[in-house]
Amino acid sequence: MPTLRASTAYLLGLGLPLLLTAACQSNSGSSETTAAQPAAADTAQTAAPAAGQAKFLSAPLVRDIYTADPSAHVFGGRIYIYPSHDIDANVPEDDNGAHFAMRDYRVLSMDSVGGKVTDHGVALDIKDIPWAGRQLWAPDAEFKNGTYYLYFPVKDKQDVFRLGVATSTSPTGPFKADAKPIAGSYSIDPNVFTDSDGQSYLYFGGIWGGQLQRWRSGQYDDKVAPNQPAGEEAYGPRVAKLSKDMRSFAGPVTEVKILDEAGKPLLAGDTKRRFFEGGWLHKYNGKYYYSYSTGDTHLLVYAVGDKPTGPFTYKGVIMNPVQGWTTHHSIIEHKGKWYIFYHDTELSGKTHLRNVKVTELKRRPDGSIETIEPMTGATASR
Ligand code: FUB
Repeated sequence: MPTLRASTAYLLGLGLPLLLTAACQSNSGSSETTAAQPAAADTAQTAAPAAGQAKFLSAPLVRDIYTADPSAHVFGGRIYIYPSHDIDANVPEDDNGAHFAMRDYRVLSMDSVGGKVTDHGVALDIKDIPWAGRQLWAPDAEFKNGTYYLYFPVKDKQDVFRLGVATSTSPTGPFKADAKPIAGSYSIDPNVFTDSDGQSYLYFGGIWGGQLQRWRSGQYDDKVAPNQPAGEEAYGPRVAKLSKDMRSFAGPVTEVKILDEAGKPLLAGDTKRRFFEGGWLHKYNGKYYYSYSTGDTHLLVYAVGDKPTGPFTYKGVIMNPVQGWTTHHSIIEHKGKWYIFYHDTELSGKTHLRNVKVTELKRRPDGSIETIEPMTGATASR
């Protein structure tokens, strides 16, 4: 999560004086549909930057609410997106990301990329999660056993991030949350991946405001500093097998190892490559691709391995920095093409009011991923 210093510097020094649309100031409302803008559109005129300053690769998928952290899945041939629902809760910004004070989830869907986007309304509200305290962050979803499972991070009443699960008979909810968090879960950004043998895995974790470092000893300890000494092995994301009913861990939580080209674990000082948050696992040609955000260096990068639990070897950058501090993504295949869903702050210019987008993900013949430049112009560099 952004530090106050970093995000303020960005907003003062580089951020665009973007205009809020009146519609975007409303954060509630019933289900409605919105026409998706075609990917690769130049949306400069709707974002209201000064002429010639910035061009965005893709357009926001919805414009009447703020959305972030898009976890996309194909269920029954249709694309469903499970994003965070950003709101302006008037919570002062701090180093732990308190200003990301989201309170519900809404599901978006579309027949195909470029088609009409449907907003299905509130799928789960924080008030209906018995153990929740505050901050409903990036979710993910899976379909199994005839049930849709929504995985979510939220701080419990002791202000410790835990992961919860909620179920529905519909991909769009409403979802009913289990009475307690998943036993043994912690930190943020759950991502579920089901392998071809039917085994599902839950990946999770995020440093700094995501609290992963506080579990360094195996116990929660809020005295652990967010930043590690540069020469230490960087904290890795976590993974655990999910039980058949998808509501608990079926084995131990293990640390995912991300290695450099020499087979050595990435170090904490290697901030352009080490894991920060927002992990996503997908499989391509029998290889496992683990991608994630580098946080304070604002990159989406990927590493490749032979097993779902790793180790993974760092391979490169998927996406250069977007406008905004956070960057978060998901990757799916639909109708023979691969897509990356991501977010930026085109609509608001504010760190915590983001909008989800999609663009095509292209690979070279050897399976490596081409780097995407999400914007060009004055604000593309930091
Ligand atoms: O949306 C809140 C947090 O911001 C997510 O959990 C992180 O991945 C970052 O996108």
